[in-house]
Amino acid sequence: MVRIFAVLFMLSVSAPLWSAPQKRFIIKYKKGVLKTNSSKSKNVFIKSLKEESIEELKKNPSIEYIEEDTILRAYRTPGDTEGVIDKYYSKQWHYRTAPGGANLEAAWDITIGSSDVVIAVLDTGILYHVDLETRILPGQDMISDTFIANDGDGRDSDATDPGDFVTESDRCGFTSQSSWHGTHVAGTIGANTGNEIGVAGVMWRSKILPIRVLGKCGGYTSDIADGIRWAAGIEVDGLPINPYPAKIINLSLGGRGECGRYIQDAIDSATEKGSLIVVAAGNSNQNLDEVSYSPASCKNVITVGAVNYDGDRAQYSNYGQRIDIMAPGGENDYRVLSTSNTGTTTSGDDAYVFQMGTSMASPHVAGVAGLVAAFDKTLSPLQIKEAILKNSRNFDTKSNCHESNRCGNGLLDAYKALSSLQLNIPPEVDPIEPEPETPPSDDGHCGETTEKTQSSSFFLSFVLGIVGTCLKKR
Ligand SMILES: [Ca+2]
Ligand SMILES: [Ca+2]
Ligand SMILES: [Ca+2]
Repeated sequence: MVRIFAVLFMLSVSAPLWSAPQKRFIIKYKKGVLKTNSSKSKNVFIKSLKEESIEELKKNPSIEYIEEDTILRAYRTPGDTEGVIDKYYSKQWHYRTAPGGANLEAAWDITIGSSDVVIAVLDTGILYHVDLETRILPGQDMISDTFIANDGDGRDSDATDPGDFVTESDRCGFTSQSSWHGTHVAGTIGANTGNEIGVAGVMWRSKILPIRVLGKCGGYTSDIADGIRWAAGIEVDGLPINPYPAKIINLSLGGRGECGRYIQDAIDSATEKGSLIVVAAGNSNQNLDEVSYSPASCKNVITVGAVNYDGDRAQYSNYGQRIDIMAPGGENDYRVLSTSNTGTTTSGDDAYVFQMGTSMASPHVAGVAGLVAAFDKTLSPLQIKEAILKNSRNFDTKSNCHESNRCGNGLLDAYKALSSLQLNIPPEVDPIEPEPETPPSDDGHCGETTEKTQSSSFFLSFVLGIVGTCLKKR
């Protein structure tokens, strides 16, 4: 009897007590009910609580609201990173005049961006990459939970991506290799262009502010909301004010559920402060008019769905009237090529990887918003949004986007958005950037890549975002 007990005790000590992220709640107290010397200036507490105590707390008249601090994830689709290719601009159909392309070449004759426009990427963090050199600002690691963070501590000032690989023992409900999702999204927005290396970015001159909010299993809504505030230059408890407030904030992430009050409040405050928030619609092939996703269903954001090369809605993309605009997210043999890494757990070498998802569509819109902001620095977030939405392109007559209420206003068209502004500019004002360099020519090809089909609808419904297909080790 004694021996059995000892074995059990040993087991309970050696096995991890808990690894998956805990259920947390955001508790917002009414103004004035907390003592002024409270450590929390915004009357908000984040706590792990049992469901039973929630009902009791809801009866407390001092509490304005209490909501679950849900876990959101990168909008990537599962896939492999096998196969080796050369990477080059000609593979970036998504920037050009393909039926589903963003029409950037003509837009780059108007502006290639400006180094004083900052775009925040709220994602898995960032890796050093030669094609992002000089573009990355000191950001912030906003992940408060050390298990999710995977870098040994909570919030810190180093937004380096330590990897978000997930094993069975992590008990996230799925397993995956490290995605380097934030590095891919950042490359679409602003990879070094015209440097004869790797890929082009939508903006050739922008600065990218990496804010790490996603790690193992995803990221808590409260960290993402605080990341939005910090990106915009708003005070966040315990952190210095961001010295590089972002004009544009990209969120290639989300999860099923209503837009919570805490994150909506962050979005509204950031908008008021002058930031435009661009969010991915999600990859679950759901109608957003019937099913809510956060932050895709939040107010004061641009919600971006994904099209493929042909300008058809990608099969995975969420849809509905709630979508503001469609942008290239890729599908099948035509995916979005951007900066990445060879590492499957911790980081390895620089790489260029094809991925697909609304996660890839959103940074195209964020980048074009950055071009618009660079062209006319006086525009408000709403004016930038209008310039992009009102000048979206009609879908091709053959596009499945003509099915009722599938794809929002139209397709992202960088040239239309910028040329509409150009017409309004008085002749004496010359905001046009220096002549762009010629993008790198291409003699590469996507060789015998093997692609695993996406077989798991379970996985698709929970994780939305990337498929890496071709990978080039530098
Ligand atoms: Ca940390
Ligand atoms: Ca860190
Ligand atoms: Ca490049």
